Formats: sequence, structure tokens, C-alpha cells
Amino acid sequence: MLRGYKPWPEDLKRYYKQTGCWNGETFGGFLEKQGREMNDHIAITDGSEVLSYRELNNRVDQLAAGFMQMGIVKGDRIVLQLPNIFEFFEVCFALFKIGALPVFSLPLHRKTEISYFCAFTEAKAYIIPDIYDRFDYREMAREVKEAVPSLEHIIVVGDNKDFTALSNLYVSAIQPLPEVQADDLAFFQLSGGSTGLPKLIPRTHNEYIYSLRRSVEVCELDHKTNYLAVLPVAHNFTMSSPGVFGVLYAGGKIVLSKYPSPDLAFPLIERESVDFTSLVPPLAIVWLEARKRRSEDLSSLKVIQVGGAKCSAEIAKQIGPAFNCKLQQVFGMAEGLVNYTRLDDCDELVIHTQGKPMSKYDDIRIVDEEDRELPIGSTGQLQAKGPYTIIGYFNAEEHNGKAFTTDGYYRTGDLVKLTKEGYVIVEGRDKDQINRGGEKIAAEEVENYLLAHNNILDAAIVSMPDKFLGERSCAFIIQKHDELSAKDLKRFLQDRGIASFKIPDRFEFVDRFPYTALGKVSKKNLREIIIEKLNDEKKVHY
Ligand code: OOB
Repeated sequence: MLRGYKPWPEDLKRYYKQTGCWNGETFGGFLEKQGREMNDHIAITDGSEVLSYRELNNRVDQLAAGFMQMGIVKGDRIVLQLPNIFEFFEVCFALFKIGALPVFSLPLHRKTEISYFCAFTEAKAYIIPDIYDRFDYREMAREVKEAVPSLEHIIVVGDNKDFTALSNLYVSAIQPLPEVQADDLAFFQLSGGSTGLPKLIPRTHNEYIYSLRRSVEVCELDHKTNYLAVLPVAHNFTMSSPGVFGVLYAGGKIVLSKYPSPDLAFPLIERESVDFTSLVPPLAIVWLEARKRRSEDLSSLKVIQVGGAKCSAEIAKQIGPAFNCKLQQVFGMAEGLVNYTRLDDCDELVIHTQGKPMSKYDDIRIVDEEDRELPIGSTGQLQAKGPYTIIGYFNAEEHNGKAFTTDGYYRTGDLVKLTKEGYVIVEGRDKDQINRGGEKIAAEEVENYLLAHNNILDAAIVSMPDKFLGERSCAFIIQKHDELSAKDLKRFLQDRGIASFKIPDRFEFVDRFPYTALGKVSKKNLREIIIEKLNDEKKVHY
């Protein structure tokens, strides 16, 4: 058993098996089955090349053998940082088949985050593209390798320079592969986080495949589904709600778009008869605008999902009519619980709520600050437990004590209320996080990076409202000497190597912070200060 991983207790395991939620399938097992049953049906395309289910399964077997030959064994952690390309799937399923554990980082993560993921999970390998979005991942990998000597292999998709080429790892398949059980860990995802560095989310085959199966049912996917992946496939939304893994589970076709822009996505929708896709709210706004001036035939679209951040009713209203399809709101979290509006829901629910839990085994409650349950209709913190909601982060015992209640509920940090139909309306948040158009920023993480600057005495980061992204981030800074500029600090953070979305959009230099009665920095007051400032600036502007 991996140190730091707290397995599910036996009574819950038994319960979720008895209820049929956990059905004993593994990722390797279901791909194997699809390889046989779906055969020549296309599993993945990028609009020019295609891979059938049989080919995908064969290539996965070859790669699994290659990984084993290089010494990767069951239980090894492998940090994966791949964009929306075929190899993402081949690598994932090859690792699943041998029981090695991908750690899913995002293409925007940089050396600080990646070094931490590699060191924290004691990863044996790190898998990257050569260049993506004008960024050379091999250069970053060199620095990561220096910082994490335990890392044995850097594997590159494309031009490998002096690292291992993924293309050389497809060798003759060997059988039998190591035995992988449905209760085994399958991979790690990252939490959006609110304290310090992102926490790692451990996932077993059983629990995650249940969420796929249920998502496929709720979203009505089948082998005729053509799903367009425009957001990063390594994110939980695009991966499993129902996402690319859901599509493979249903036997449908994944259409990969490297970028979400309409220039790329709209022609793919037309060419591949895409009927289902997932967007974050800012992207929905971009697509709505593009729809007015572009001429592609998008009539194949049946469902557009919007999630990751609150979609305003104003935007939600426009999507169905503009694309002549259904809108589905998705309110989920990498830790588990996913809420969907249903495809036959009335407009009122689809436009004004964020859906209801996907499973009847999801157990949710709304509580006050003392964890006392509130009546329907009151706003409070959402807590959740269930067959695919984790019971603890990896190797984070102290944090787990705060993030989960003693009776096993995950504290989502979201402030919500329930409608009489049991649908969730997201009203706000009581976690120290900024949701920048779906990308999550843990305030404390970025504050700590800033505090490493020798001219910064204190830093506090809050959200500020933004018409397009919903929220942007604003850093309040107390400096030691009066000499810093926003530009200096942006450069400082960039040089440190962190994901660009975490770099504050705005810096405010102040002499002191407002404090609460308990002596903590009052982020509420800081948010009010910046809102007032933004309003004043607007007035000056007009
Ligand atoms: C998804 O997952 P994460 O882990 O990146 O972020 C989870 C958090 C939630 O706790 C909530 O604060 C926010 O993102 N959120 C939403 C939302 N969907 C997510 N807030 C308001 N409205 C929504 N529709 O973001 C995620 C995972 C699976 C499916 C969909 C989204």
C-alpha cells in the first residue's frame, strides 16, 4: 500500500459494491473490451488522423510493454503533462494497464509546480510534449530533473533531444500484464486548493469508473456520440464529466482540439459532426460572439455543457438559441461530487441552477459555520460524500482533518442553496480561492511565492469581479521599501516558474491591511476596497 494513501474503509467498500456502484471494472479492462467490441469504430481523431478502438488498445499494449521494459512497475508514480493529443490516451491507458499511477498536471504548470508534484509523489518519470503553445517543455524538464534527482526518466512526445522518445517505447506487446484490481489506485488528480500547494487526489478504478458510468447515463452518451474536447483533457471536467473517458466508456468518438478557439473548434464540429462539448463560461462567451460572424454548419451540436465556474443566467439564456442545442450546467469538483442539469429539464432549471447530484448515492447537506444542517432554501456550505467523492487527500493528514468532517463529508467550500426540486444554486464561496474563469488559484499558494521576495513584508490576494472571466485576482502588497512595481512582481513570479493564470492581474500597494476582530487579514474588506476602486475607475473612464 502506498504510504500516505488512506484506503476506503471496508464497510463503505462493501456498501458501494452491494449497491452496484462499484462493479469491479478497471480502466485497462474496459479498454480491452472496447478494443474487441468496438473494433474499427473510431475512438479518437484530431480531424486528420484517426485511431480505432482496436488500434488504440493495441498501441496501449505495446506501450505498456515498453514502460515495463524501462523498469516502470505497478504503483510507480508518473507525472504526466500532455495537451489534447493522441498520446495522452495511449500513455494513460498503458500506465493503467500496468498499474502505474499517472499524476495529471496541466499544460500550464511550470517548474515550481511540476518539481513539487514530482518530489511529493516521488515520481519515477515525467512525460511531456516537446513544444506546445510556444513553450519548450524539454528545457523545463531539465530544471525539474535537477531539482528532483529521484526522477529517473524524462519521456518526450515528439523531438526528444537527449531524453527518452515516447515513440521508441512501442514494442511487441507482452502478456501477462501485472494484475490490477478495481480497488487499486488508478491515478492522482490535483485539487484547485485553497491552502498552500495543490493537494493530490487519489482515485481508484472502482470509484472513478462509477462516476464515468453514471455521467454517461445522465448525459445520454453512446457509441454514436462525437465529443469535442477543447479544454485540457487532464482536467476533471473534460476527463470525466462525462468527458473523454466517459466517451471511451460509451464507445463514442473523441475529437481533439489543441486549443479552444472557434477558429479551430468550429471547423472540427462541422467536419466531425460533433454533438457534445464542454466549455467554461468565458469560453462560452467567446463562442457566442464567434457564432455571430462565422459560417460553419454547427447543426450537429446537441449539447453544450458549461461548468467549472458559475455561468450567469444572462449567458446561459443565450446558448441554446444561438447554437440550436441544449445547455447543460455542470457544477463539479476534482474531489468528487458532480451536479448536472438534466437534458430534459425545463429552461428555468437549466438557466438558473447548477444542476443536481448525478447519483442517488450522493449524500449532500448544506450547513452553517458550526456544521449544523440548514433548511432547504437557506444558503450555507455544501458538504458531500458518496461513491466517487474522496475521503482524504494523498499524504495530507493534517489538512484532511480540516477538509473532511468527522462523519466523512468533504467540505467543498462552496456556498450554495437548494431549490425545492433538490437542485443546487451556487451563491459564493467560503474558501480562500479565486476562480479565474474556471482556473482555480489558491490565494495562500501565490501569497507564499510573493513573500519569498525580499522587499515584500506581506501579501494578500483576493478576487475582483470581471465581466469576462467572472473573477480576476488582485494582490495587495505591503512592501519594505517604496520601490516595487506591478511589472517587477509579475516578472518575479514568472521567473519563479508558475502557471501564468496564477500571476495576479492587478497589484495594489498599501501601508497596512484591514484586520478582522480575530486579528486575521480581512479579505472581505480587501475585496470591498478593490470593488470600490474599480467602480471609481469606471466613473472616471466614462
Ligand atoms: C471543476 O473542478 P475543480 O476541482 O477545478 O474546481 C471545483 C470548484 C468547485 O468547488 C466550485 O467552487 C467551482 O470549482 N465550480 C463551480 C462550477 N463548477 C465548478 N462554481 C459555480 N458553478 C459551476 N458550474 O471545476 C469541475 C469538475 C468536474 C466537472 C465540472 C467542473
